[in-house]
Amino acid sequence: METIPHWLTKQADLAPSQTAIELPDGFTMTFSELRDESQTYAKKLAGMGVAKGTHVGILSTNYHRMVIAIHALSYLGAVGVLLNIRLTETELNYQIIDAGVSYLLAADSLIEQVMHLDVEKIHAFSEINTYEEKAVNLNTELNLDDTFTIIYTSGTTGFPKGVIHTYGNHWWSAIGSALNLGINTNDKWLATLPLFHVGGLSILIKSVIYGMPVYLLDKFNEDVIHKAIMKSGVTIVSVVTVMLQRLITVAGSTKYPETFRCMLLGGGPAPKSLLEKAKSNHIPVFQTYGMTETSSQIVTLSPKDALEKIGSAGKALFPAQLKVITLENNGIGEIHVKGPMVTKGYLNNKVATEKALHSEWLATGDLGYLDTEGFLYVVGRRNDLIISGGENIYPSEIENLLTNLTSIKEVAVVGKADDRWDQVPVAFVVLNDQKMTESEIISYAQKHLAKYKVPQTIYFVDQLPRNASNKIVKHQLLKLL
Ligand code: S0N
Ligand code: AMP
Ligand code: MG
Ligand code: MG
Ligand code: MG
Repeated sequence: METIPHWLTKQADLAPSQTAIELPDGFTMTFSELRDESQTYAKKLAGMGVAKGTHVGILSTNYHRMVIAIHALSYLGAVGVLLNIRLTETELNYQIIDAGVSYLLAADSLIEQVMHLDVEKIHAFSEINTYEEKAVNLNTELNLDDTFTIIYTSGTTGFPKGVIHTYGNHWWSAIGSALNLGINTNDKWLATLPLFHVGGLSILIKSVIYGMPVYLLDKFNEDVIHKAIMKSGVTIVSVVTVMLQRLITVAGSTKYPETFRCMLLGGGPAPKSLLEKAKSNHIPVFQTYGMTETSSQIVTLSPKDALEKIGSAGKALFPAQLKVITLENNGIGEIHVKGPMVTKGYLNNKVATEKALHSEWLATGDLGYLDTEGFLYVVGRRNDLIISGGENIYPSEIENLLTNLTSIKEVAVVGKADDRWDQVPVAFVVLNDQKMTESEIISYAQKHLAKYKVPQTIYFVDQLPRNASNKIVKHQLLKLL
């Protein structure tokens, strides 16, 4: 059993008056304030019955109360199940039940929307403040093997899977990143990526381990971010492709200050033209490759290679390993990764875990190749994942839903290129004898699926193209678009 001192308590001891959280409205919180508030919050949660091992759902936009709630769970050894605010009630209930969530904490602004979810105890963040503190022993150490968070990721079968992150996964993720990017004493990392995805969450953990302020944004806004880079001393920002596109438009020919040292770009493919544009605007973009299962970055281009190796996702971080299992002689194959930031598996899902992990190597499902110097280039996926604005969509999830409709004989969903979101889902539908219109199908989908998963267009066809083994040939459908 490997333990480290509780990371927030430790940082509050090392740098009590250092800023931990900064908001665009000028609100700040130091590490000692964050520790005190998180500990108080933990004692109040304990008073309500939250204890070691309790699965607590958290549903919020980025907000300092959410940060406090997350740290509070670590003082109790409770597990945070981070929920995506864009999901519908059906989708949230699936994750809540699958993860055995018994308490749900939600942002005050979202509480009305979540009151009817399948959880016994639902509370707004601020409501907890009104409760009594219970005198419990708070964790002074963190066991690196204990589970800290669970984040769901969409799966090829159409059912999302809960990725388990231990304290050790998060710890090694933060260390691996620091060994690549380095840590500067003036660093301030802007978090506009939602904290309910691992890319956003990892910034919080890095903050506590490095003693670095997080500039926290409740909502992506390119003007606010531009200003934060120009005027508020932000040195690093994590973004997905659509965010970078919007930021570049706002920046125009303005040059960011020298102190701005990293635009960490991940979560999906990046068009070469965008990377070239960033380069000519002197924006220091470092591409990174990672996924929920790797607790964020696992392969990242380092500052010294960023300009030479444009288009590459870089090399495996110091504690990690990477190999490409070539399928064909063109050098392209499935990306496999290994390292202490890689999940031990999916919650209550032995089948999926055994399929993905082979002697600690994670088969990512992504395709790529290594150049002669060992730099990774990601070129696509083995399966038909759609990434829309950094959110993952597996076609099977939409297909399973639509085939529930008796009017629909069969359906195939593909990702259509889109200027705003990079890709959006569209559906090819073969009807039975009964009639159904595009808007009827779309409004049915809207009831059950998050907006970004709802097919933007329904194409009615007489049949779907199939190969000799009767499998639908999706790339032929793509040609019809
Ligand atoms: C891109 C975002 C910010 C767009 O949201 P925005 O602009 O705030 O939209 P809203 O005002 O909320 O809504 C307006 C309309 O747009 C629809 N909509 C919103 N988002 C999408 C979307 N993604 N696709 C399609 N439509 C969308 C709304 O429904 C609304 O519609 P109407 O008007 O009809 O009501 C937002 O989508 C966003 O935050 N995306 C990023 C999500 C993310 O974090 N992805 C990464 C997940 N992966 C990981 O965390 C692992 C990788 C990783 O760790 C990483 C990733 C990046 C950088 C670094 C790392 C790292 O390794 O550290
Ligand atoms: P998620 O499970 O939401 O974290 O999404 C992870 C997926 O995003 C990966 O499996 C890849 O398909 C994709 N992805 C992440 N980083 C990159 C990258 N640098 N280039 C291409 N695709 C990426
Ligand atoms: Mg203050
Ligand atoms: Mg995934
Ligand atoms: Mg993604």
